[in-house]
Amino acid sequence: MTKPSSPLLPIEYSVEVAAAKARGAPVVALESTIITHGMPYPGNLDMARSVEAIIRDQGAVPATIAVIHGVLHIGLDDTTLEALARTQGAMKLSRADLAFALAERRTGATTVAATMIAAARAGISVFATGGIGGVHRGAEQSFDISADLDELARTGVIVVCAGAKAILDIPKTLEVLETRGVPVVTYDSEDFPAFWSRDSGIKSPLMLNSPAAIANFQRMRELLGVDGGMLVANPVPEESEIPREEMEIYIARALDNAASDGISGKAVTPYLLDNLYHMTEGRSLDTNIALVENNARLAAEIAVALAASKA
Ligand code: PSU
Ligand code: MN
Repeated sequence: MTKPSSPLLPIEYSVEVAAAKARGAPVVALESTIITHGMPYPGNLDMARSVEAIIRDQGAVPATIAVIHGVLHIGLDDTTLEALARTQGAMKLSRADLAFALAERRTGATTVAATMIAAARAGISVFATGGIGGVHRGAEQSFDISADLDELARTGVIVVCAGAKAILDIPKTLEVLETRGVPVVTYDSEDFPAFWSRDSGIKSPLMLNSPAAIANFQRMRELLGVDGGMLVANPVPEESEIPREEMEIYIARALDNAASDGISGKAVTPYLLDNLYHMTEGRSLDTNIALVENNARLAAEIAVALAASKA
C-alpha cells in the first residue's frame, strides 16, 4: 500500500491504482457492498477476484473501493480483499454515512452511491456493479427509494450495471432517473434488462452498441456542460439468465417473507438477495456472478475507449 495521499482525508490508493493514475491508464472502480452484503462467502471472494482479473485482461486496472478501519481504500490488495469477503458485520455505506465510517474508524462496504463518490474523488470515471438500487415496490407506502438514484443524478461517473434488480419497481425507477436527468443507455439491446433476466418488458430510453459510442456520448455531455452520472445497462448473457416469469415467482415469495419478517431500510436488498439465493438453490448467485463479470468487461472497454478519446 502507498502512503495516504492527503493529510486530511484518510484515503489510500493500492500500488496498482496509484501507478495507473500516474501514467493515465484506464481504471475501473468496483463496489464492495456486493461482496459483504450481496453474496455469501466464498462465492463473493471468487466473484471479486474474477472481476478484477477480467478488467486487467481488457487493459484496465481494477479499483475495488471499501472503508477499512476508517481509511477509504481505492484498490484493495488480495489479502485485504479476502479479509473483507470474510468480514461479518461490515457497515453498508451510502452518501449519508461514508464520512461517518471514516470519522469513527469503522469498516464498511460501499454501495453504488458511496462508490461513485469515492471514484469521483479519486478521478475514476467508470464503475462496474451488478444492479443499482432503485424505487422499491410499494415505495408509495414505504418511501424506500435508493440513494443510488440521487447519486447518479449528481456525480459524474459512468455506472455499468445489468439494469435495476427485478425486486424493484422498474418503471418507477426509470421514471425517477428520467426526472433527475440521468441518461439510461442499454448496451446492444432495445429492452432495459432486469438483472437476472435480459428483459424487463420495458423499452430502454437509449441504446448504443459499442464502447466507443458510449465514450463519445460521455464526451459530448462534458462538452455541453451536462454534469451527473450515466447509467449503462448491460443485459446478462443469455446462457446465464433466469427467465423473468420464473424469477417473478421467487421474488413475490421473497417480498412476502420480507413483509412478514418486518424487514425495512438498508436491510431490504440484502435480505431479498439472500432469500432468492436459497429459493433458487444458488442459481441466482451464479447469474449474479455472471452478470457482474459481464459488466466488468464492458466497463473496462468503456474506460479504455474514454482514455483513447482523451489521448
Ligand atoms: N449489485 C449486486 N448486488 C448488490 C448490490 C448491487 O449485484 O448487493 C448492492 C449495491 O451496493 C447497491 C445496493 O448500491 O445493493 C442497493 O441497496 P439499497 O437498495 O439499500 O439502496
Ligand atoms: Mn433503501
